[in-house]
Amino acid sequence: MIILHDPATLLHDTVELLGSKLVPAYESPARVRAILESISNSHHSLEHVRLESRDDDKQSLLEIIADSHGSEYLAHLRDSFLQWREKDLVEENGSILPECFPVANKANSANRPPKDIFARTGYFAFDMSSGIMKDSYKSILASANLARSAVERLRSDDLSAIVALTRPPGHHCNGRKAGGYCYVNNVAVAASQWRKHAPGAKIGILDIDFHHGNGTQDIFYADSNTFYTSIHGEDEFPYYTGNADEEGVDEGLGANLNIPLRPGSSVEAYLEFLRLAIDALGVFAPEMLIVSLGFDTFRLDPLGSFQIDTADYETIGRSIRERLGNIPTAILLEGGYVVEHLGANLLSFIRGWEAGR
Ligand code: OKP
Ligand code: ZN
Repeated sequence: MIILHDPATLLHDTVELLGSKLVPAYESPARVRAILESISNSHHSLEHVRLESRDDDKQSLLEIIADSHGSEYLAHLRDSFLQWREKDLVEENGSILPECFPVANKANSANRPPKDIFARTGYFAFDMSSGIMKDSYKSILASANLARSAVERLRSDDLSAIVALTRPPGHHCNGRKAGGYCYVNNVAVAASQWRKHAPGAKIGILDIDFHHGNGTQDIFYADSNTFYTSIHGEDEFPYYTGNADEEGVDEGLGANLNIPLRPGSSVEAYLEFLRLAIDALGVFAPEMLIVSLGFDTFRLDPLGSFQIDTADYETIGRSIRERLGNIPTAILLEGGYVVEHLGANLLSFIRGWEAGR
């Protein structure tokens, strides 16, 4: 398996609230470092991608991102840390966090960005686990670029699958708000990049992070050419989406399948529902597949509660490949927070994937 990594993804290093304390975020550079370590002790080939060295690349990447993300939101990701810095509202090594969020209102004022610099951070986020520090934007673009590069490699080298170590992750971002450690939706970037070559292509998305990919669902909710399916913890973060009755809207009705599973679910239950998701994707018959791969389904994960063990990822990888055959697949990293087990879990998934053909 080819695995793509950009060292710039390691720069983003922020904080989150745990109870009343600001602590280093679970979504940390150590996650990818641990995976890199495991890969270097394996037979897989790690390939470095470096967005920072290519200006023309950056321009075309921004165009692809703009297909699904608002320009004011992107400018906020790029500029807000410096704006706070100029007013000395944050330390050079600090992170900015939102304070006040827009809520449904009888007047319409919540629908435009406020002028206040603190308030804007809340307007462009839906929770407090999406801090922005001095290098966040570099990592956010590097991560999105890995999703794009994965698609380019799938096409040019005629590969059946490729893994991108996308960090920060993307599936909670809908193109207008950051949240759940996500700033740019890497899945949407991959889909846009594929369709740059194949306009109107049918694309399948399998989200097997522990959390519902509310952002990905939202972006494709009315799109009949994109089938999104997710298996996730019921009533867990991000709380307001992920119910089974969310089936898409307008043209997209029927192209969204949510499979919420009880917290604490066993691997047997998980595999049974995974089969439903895979079968639905098979019926949709996409020309390309994107997997949002999270390892917070691992039994020890602090943010998840499924009873899945390292060896089970092999079964999961094999099941997907066996059923869906050789549809070109971009496998993008989402969550997974037990740093010491991340590498082994990814290698297990890949082992299963490679055995499933
Ligand atoms: C992101 B992904 C701990 C709360 C963390 C955010 C969870 C984000 C999960 N203070 N809340 O889907 O793995
Ligand atoms: Zn997650």
